[in-house]
Amino acid sequence: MYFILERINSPADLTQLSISEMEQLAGELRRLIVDTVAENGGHLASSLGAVELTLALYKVFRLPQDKVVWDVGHQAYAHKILTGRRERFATLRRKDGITGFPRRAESVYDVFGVGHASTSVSVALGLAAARDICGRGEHVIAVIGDGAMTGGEVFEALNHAGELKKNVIVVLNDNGMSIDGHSGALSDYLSRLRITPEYIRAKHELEGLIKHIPHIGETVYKTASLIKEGVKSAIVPGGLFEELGFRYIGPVDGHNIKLLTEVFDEVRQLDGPILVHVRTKKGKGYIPAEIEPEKFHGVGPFEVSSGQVKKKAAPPSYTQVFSDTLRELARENRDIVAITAAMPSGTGLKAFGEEFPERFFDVGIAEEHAVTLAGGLAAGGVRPVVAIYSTFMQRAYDQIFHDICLQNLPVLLCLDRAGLVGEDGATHHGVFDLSYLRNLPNLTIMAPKDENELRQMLAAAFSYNSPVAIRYPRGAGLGVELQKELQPMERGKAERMAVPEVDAAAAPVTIFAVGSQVDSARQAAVRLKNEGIDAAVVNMRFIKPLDIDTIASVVNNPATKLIVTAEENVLAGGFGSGVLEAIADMGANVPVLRFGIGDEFVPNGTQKEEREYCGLLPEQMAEKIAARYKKAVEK
Ligand SMILES: Cc1ncc(C[n+]2csc(CCOP(=O)(O)OP(=O)(O)O)c2C)c(N)n1
Repeated sequence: MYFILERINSPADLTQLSISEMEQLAGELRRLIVDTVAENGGHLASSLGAVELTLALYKVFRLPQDKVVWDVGHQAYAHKILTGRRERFATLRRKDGITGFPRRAESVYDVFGVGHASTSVSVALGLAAARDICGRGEHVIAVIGDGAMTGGEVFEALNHAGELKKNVIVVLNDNGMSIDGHSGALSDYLSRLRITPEYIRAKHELEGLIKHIPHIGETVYKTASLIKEGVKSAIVPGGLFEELGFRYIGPVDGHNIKLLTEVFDEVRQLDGPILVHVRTKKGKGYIPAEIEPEKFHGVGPFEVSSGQVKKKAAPPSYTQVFSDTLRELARENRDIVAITAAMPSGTGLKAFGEEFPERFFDVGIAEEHAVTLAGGLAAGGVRPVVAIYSTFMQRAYDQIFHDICLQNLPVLLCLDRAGLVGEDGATHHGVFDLSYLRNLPNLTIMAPKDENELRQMLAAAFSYNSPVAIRYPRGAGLGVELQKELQPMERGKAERMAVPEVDAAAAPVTIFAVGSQVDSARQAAVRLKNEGIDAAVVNMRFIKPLDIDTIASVVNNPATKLIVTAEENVLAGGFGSGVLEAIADMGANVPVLRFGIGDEFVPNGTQKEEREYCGLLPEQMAEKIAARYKKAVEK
C-alpha cells in the first residue's frame, strides 16, 4: 500500500504535506521505484539518490509554471511518479509505455527532453532568457549531477550565465560519482568543498562582524545564516562557481527534506545565478544499490530481496568480445592505448584499465575531448582506441572530422550500441553513425556480422594506419565460435555468404547487408528459398570503402532482377544510400529495395520490438522482398 503516494497526483498535492509525511512519501516512492525497476530494468541508483531532492524542489517551487530541467534524466523517476504518471509507471521503458527519461511529448512537467548528459544549464539559461523576453517571472532550475558536470557544455553555459546574470538556479546533485566511480579533478574539487575547522572559525568571525553592523546587521545575519553555507563562498578561496558569477550555497545534505525545503525557500527569494550544492548518496535506501551503485546505475530485471540480476544464459556480448580482444592485442602491441568517456564498464574498457592503467584514460563525460585527445596521442606516436556508444559519439562529430580524419591519424573509433538499443529508446539508439561517418574522407568504416568478425576487424584496424571506425550492436553476439587466430582483413573486401541451395551467380535477388542485418538477411534468404525465390547474401563488412567490384559484379549479372540493402541505421545517407550512389555512378538501372530505419525517432521497446517496428525482422524482410521481386519480374 502507498498511503501517501496514492493521494499525490501532481506536485501541488505536496504543499499540504508535513515534513514527516514527506519523509514517509520518500519511502513509498523508493518502494515503487525499486519494485518497478526490478521488473522492467532501468536507472535505479541515480533515481533513488534524488528522491528527497525531487520532493523538496516540488514542494517549494510551483510547477508547472516554475521549470525544473533534469540533466540526463536518468534520475527522474520520482519526478515522473509525482507528475501524474504513478499509474503508468509500471509501463516504464516498455513498448507503448512511458520513457525512461523526461520527454516533452509525455508531460507538461517534462520541460525538456533529455538522455544525453550536460545540457541542463544551457536549457535552463535559454528558458530564463525567454522568460525575461516574454516578461514572465517563473523560476528556472537545472538539476545536474557531478558526473554530468564534467561535460564541457556545462562550462560553456556557466560562463554565459555568469555574464547574463539571469535568475537561474543550478542544483548540483553531487553523489561523488559518475557511472563508474569518481569523475575527475572536478569531483576532487567538489569533495573539498566541505566544512573545515578553519571555515567554521572564519564563519563565526564573519557572522560576529555582520551582527555588529548597526541597524541592518541582524537582518543580514539572518539571511546569511539561512543560506549559511553561502557565507562560505566568501571565505573559501577559489570558489570556482563564485568566480563564474554564481552565488554558491552548500554543501547541503540532499536527504534531509526539512533542510532542503528551507534552503530552496530561501533561494527562491534571491536574484541572479545561484548554485546549490547538494550531497546525495547514489542508491540511497536500497542496500544492494548503496553497496554497488555502479551495478544498479542501469540494471536489468532483478530479485528485490537479494539484488540478484536475473540473467538469461547468452553468448558473450559484443562489448565483452571487444574488451577481451583489445587486451589480447594490447599485450602484443604496447602502443595501444584506450580512452573512454565515463563509461569504462559499459564499453568493456574497465578490464583494460585494470590491466594497463598507464595506457588507459577515462576523460569523464567529454566525448569531444576524448576524440581530440586520441588525435593528440596518435600524433604523438601511439595507437589510441576510443570506445564510445554510437549515440554519444554524435557529440564528437567535428573532432572526428577536424582532429582525426583531416589529420589522417590512425585512431580507432569503436562505436558500441550501434543500431537499435532497446528500452532506453529514442535518445540512445545508435542509428545515425553510418550516415554521419560515411561522408568523411580517409575514414574506414566496418561493421561485423558476428562477434568473431568483430575480433578480426579489431586486429585488421591496427594494420591500416589510418582512421578507422567499427560499429557493433548492443547485446549478445550470435554465439559463433571465436577463432583464436587473429587474421588481418583486406580493406574494402566484402564476403559472400553461403545460403543453402542458392547459387549466388544465378540468383535473381542479392542482399547486400551490414552488421546485425547480415544474419537477418541470411534468415530472410532461407525463407525466400522456401518460397522458390533464390536470394544471395553478401556481407559487405566495409561501409567505406564500399566493395564496388562486388556490387558491380551483381549489377552487371544478367540474372539480377532485384538488389536489396539492409542496415540497422537510418536510410537517409546510410549504407543503402552508398550502394544506390555506386549503382547510379555505374550508370546502371536496377531495382533496389532498402531496409533500414525510416525518417522518424524509434520509440522504446525491446530490441526485437523495435526491429519489428522498423520492419527489420527476417520474416518481414522476406515478405517485402518477395513482393518487390514479383513486381520486378512482372515488368
Ligand atoms: C553525452 C553522454 N555521454 C554519456 C552518457 C552516459 N551516462 C549516463 S548517466 C552518466 C553518469 C552521470 O553521472 P551524474 O551526472 O553524476 O549522475 P548520477 O548517475 O551519479 O546520479 C553517464 C556517463 C550520457 N547520458 N550522455
